[in-house]
Amino acid sequence: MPLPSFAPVVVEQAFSAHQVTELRSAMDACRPFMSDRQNRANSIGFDQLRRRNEPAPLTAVIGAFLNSGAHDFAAEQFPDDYCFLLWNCSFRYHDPASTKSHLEMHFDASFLGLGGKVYNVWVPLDDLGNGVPGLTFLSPEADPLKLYGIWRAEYDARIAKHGPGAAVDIFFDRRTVERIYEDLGGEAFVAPRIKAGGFIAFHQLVAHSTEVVRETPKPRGSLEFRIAGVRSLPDVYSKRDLWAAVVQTDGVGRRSVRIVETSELVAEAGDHTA
Ligand SMILES: O=C(O)CCC(=O)C(=O)O
Repeated sequence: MPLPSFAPVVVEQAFSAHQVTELRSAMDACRPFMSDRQNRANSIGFDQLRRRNEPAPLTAVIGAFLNSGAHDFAAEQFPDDYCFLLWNCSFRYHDPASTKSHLEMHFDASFLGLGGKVYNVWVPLDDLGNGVPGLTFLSPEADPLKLYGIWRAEYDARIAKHGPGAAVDIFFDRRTVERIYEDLGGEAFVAPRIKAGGFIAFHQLVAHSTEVVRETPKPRGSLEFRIAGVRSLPDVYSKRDLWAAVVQTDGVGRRSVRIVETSELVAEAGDHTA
């Protein structure tokens, strides 16, 4: 995929106050399912909810997305229709008191692959700042290609070993990233402050991490909606058969989703190009 801009897109007030309440209720309904997951005890994926036959929180948050400014952003990015990548959409309750909760700097391409562009539309359910951690990105002064180049060499080596369609874990701790950008004298990072109702969107080649705050840290709820074009899936979804929710619009403009296996989308895309 050609490298699009590495800057995250920040949009305020994309969800109404009523929708934020709906998103928070859905998060509350999911919290009990997170606690019995050992490695990722602070999150639960949409696909896990689907498999547990707990569709209500999913239906609520996808419904809110489809009727919000986040949908307008998605439709602009993917004019030929888009889908939610259910294995990689999640509810997250970041509790800074838990060592497992912090995510070091990474590229979502490690577990989504290259191929078609994916946007992570990241929606905080609490106002960021005053101890509530958001996400950290490279600052506009930092050359993103430096970190990308290091990641890409490691990624290509792992994919050569594990095969295309593999999902790999590659993280960079803060010290390592600071060393890579030592010429910036500690100014390598930014953490956009937005309020609940806004979102930050970034594609799979934009490095990011959980923010570390200076104040006493507070917990934060957030949602990760990972979306892709139905005819341009990332490698992990086109080479494996995973579940996606395809957005459709009826004759009077109402939006809903159709749950499909990605092999169906790959076959349809093949039919269009045949
Ligand atoms: O919410 C967080 O703290 C981390 C989220 C993240 O890294 C992601 O959405 O890829």
